[in-house]
Order: sequence, then C-alpha cells, then structure tokens
Amino acid sequence: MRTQVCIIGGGPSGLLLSQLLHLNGIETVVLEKHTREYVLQRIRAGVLEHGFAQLMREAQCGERMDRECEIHHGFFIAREGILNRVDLHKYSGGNSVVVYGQTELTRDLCDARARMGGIVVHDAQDVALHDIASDKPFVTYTRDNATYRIDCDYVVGADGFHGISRKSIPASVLQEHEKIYPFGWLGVLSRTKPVSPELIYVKHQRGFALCSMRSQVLSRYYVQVPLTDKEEDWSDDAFWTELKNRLPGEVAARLQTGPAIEKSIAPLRSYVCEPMRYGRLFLAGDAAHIVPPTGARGLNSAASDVYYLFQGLVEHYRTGSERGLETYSQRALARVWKGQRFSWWMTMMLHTFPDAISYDRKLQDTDLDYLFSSDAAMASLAENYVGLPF
Ligand code: FAS
Ligand code: PHB
Repeated sequence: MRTQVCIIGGGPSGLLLSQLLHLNGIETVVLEKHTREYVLQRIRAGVLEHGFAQLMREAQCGERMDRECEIHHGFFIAREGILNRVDLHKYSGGNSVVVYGQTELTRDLCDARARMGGIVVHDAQDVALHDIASDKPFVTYTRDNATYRIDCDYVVGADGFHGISRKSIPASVLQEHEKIYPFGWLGVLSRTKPVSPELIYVKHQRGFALCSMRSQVLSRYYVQVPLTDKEEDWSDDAFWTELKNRLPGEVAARLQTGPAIEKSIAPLRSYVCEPMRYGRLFLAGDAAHIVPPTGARGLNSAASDVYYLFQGLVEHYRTGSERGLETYSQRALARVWKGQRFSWWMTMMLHTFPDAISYDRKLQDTDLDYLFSSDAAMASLAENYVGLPF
C-alpha cells in the first residue's frame, strides 16, 4: 500500500490530523493498535480551549460538540473553605472554554473518518518505522497474522507517551526534559448531577481535589493521592468521604454521590522531547509531550501541534515549499513549553507536597493571594487557561 502521510495512533491527535488533511486532498492511513471500542472507552480530558473547538469545526467534526457541550466563562479555586471565582471571560478579553469530553470528541473524529472513507486500521500490531531519515520512509505492521507495508512520504507519530514513534528517533538526537510529581490523581466518573455549574479546583491541606463534569448528568471528580495508592484501595464511599473532606462545607453538603462507573489513578509528570521532527517523522501530541492535568493543557497542547503540522503539510503538497515542515518543531515547541509552564505552575500552587518546607507552603499561599489581588495575575492565568494563540 502507498499513501502520502502514514499516521501512527488513532487517538485525538492522529484522527484530527487525518481528518484535516483529508479535507485538503491529502491521503492518510491511520494505524491504531487497539480496537475502536477500546479507544472509545478511555476517560481522559474534559476541557477544550476555544482554539481546539475551532479546529474541530474546521475538521467538520464540531456539530455534536456545539450541540452538546457546555461553554464555561470561569471556574472556581477553593481554599480554606472559600470559593474564589476566576472570571475567564472578563480577564481573557471575552474568551471561554468548551466542556466536552475527549471520549466524545474522539468518537466524533472516528465517525467522520469512517463517513468520509478514511483508512483507520484498528488492531494494527508490531508497528515499525523504517528509513525515516531517508526520502522513502515506510511503515510495517501485522494484523490477523499477516504483515503489511505502507510506503509513504511522511510518518506522523501521534501514538501517545508509550508509543513507538518517539523511540524510533536515535537517542543521540533526542533531548528529553522530565519532571515527576510525588503524587497521582484518583479520578471517578459518576452518573450524578455536577456539584457546581463551573469547575472547582481545590487547594486543601489533605490534598488537591477537582470537581468537573462531562454533562449535567455525568460528573468527573479527582482527588490527589500518594503514588503508592491503587484503585482497589479506594471504595466508592472512601472516595466520596475524602472528596467531601476537601470541599468547602456548603459544596460538600450538596454533593450528589453515586456508583463510580469509572475509577482510575493517573500519575503526574511533565515531559517534553526535542526535536519533534526527525527526517520524515513528525511527532504530535502526547508522543512528544505530557503535562500534569491540573491546567487542562494535555489534549489542548496536541491541538496546536496538529494545527502547525496540518498547515505545513498542506503548504508542501500545494506549493512544494518545505518551510512549514522545517519550522514545525520550533513553532510547536514554543507553544508546548508555554503549556508546560502553566501546567507546572497550577500543579505547584494547588497540591500538597510530602516534602514541602514551610517556606514552600508560604509561597503557595502567596501565589494565590497575588492571583486574587491582581488583575494582571488573573489575566495571565485566564489567557493561558482559555488557550494562547496558535
Ligand atoms: P493518545 O495517547 O490519546 O492516543 C495515542 C493513540 O496511539 C492511542 O489510541 C494508542 O492506543 C495508540 N498507540 C500507542 N502506541 C501505538 C503503536 N505502537 N501502534 C499503533 N498505535 C499506538 N488531558 C487533559 O487535558 N485533561 C485531563 O483530565 C487528562 N486526563 C488524562 C488521563 C490519563 C489517564 C491520560 C493517559 C491522559 C490524560 N490527559 C488529560 C491527557 C490526554 O488527554 C492527552 O493529552 C491526549 O490523549 C493526547 O492525545 P494523543 O496525542 O492522540 O495521544
Ligand atoms: C476533566 O474534566 O477531566 C478535567 C478538567 C480540567 C482539568 C483536568 C481534568 O484541569
């Protein structure tokens, strides 16, 4: 088989890029190692920047999102039992965020690819990249005991943090930057009415918590837990009790609890690999960078990668220019690192650190005091949260 762009990974990054390229006449093949059902049962991001939402509309995949999403003009930070509102709309010059689950967004992208005859190969095993430093790269994979080869012009590694693409770049070329946090997030999804119309980020001496949602009948909650915890250590009742212990009393009193329909612990790390290009291989999304979810930047950082890569590939196929492709890594990393900074800042400000000294704790309090006493500080938070320009 031959195609123009072979995309490894059928998550949001890979599918969005495939859809945008298709609409601009560029052929792609997407190779996904899991089944469609497996991909669509994963519960991940919940908040989209307005730039991501716009890209979904440009990809002709925004209709259900616009029909079912919620538009949020702010969120709350709770500390010492008090709710403090961050007015995103006021401080970002009129912008807001779209609350729409990554699961649904991925479903919309999957359906659009199928509707438009896109080639998305699920259950593609043993994907391997070949000759990516040459001008004739190819990809092999196995499925149903047969081996396949795809010759292509370019390979895009959109296969997430544990994918094969980044590992195909020689160690001598790759520069990695990583920070591991000494805690994780225990997340619960429940068919309950959300406790608040807007998200609540909680700073508490017992640990961070977050009240989010997927719709008015589907709530998403998180509590910070030690890295040694396992999902099975936490009964539903234990989770709800701990969440209530961290919420302001008025909020805890109105919390609607129910059975966890999904419960998982995600470790927190910050990670960036440079460059995001090697020969004919381009990395996009979690394949190249990871953030702690505190700033809701994970999926949103992938969006600008996809945007820059989409632009560069269309420019190349339309005009022969390599300029967009040659500047991809530098352009993408410039925005990725701003998302890294914001996610690190939100994480350091709102979590309890086992080895923190009193000076660290005073700095956390001062950060919050400054935030709620300065329009400039609030504007900085707001412009990062709604999404810096692509
Ligand atoms: P993904 O990891 O989503 O997709 C990569 C795809 O490649 C997967 O489908 C995988 O099966 C496939 N793949 C991997 N190796 C392969 C191989 N060798 N061959 C073929 N296919 C392969 N972000 C937020 O903003 N908010 C959150 O609350 C949040 N929560 C998260 C919770 C968890 C547990 C995780 C892991 C991430 C979370 N994120 C969150 C970040 C997440 O949303 C990512 O940013 C987003 O999934 C990035 O999308 P992709 O780059 O497409 O990577
Ligand atoms: C979520 O709804 O899963 C979510 C929202 C905001 C975050 C992290 C996770 O910062």
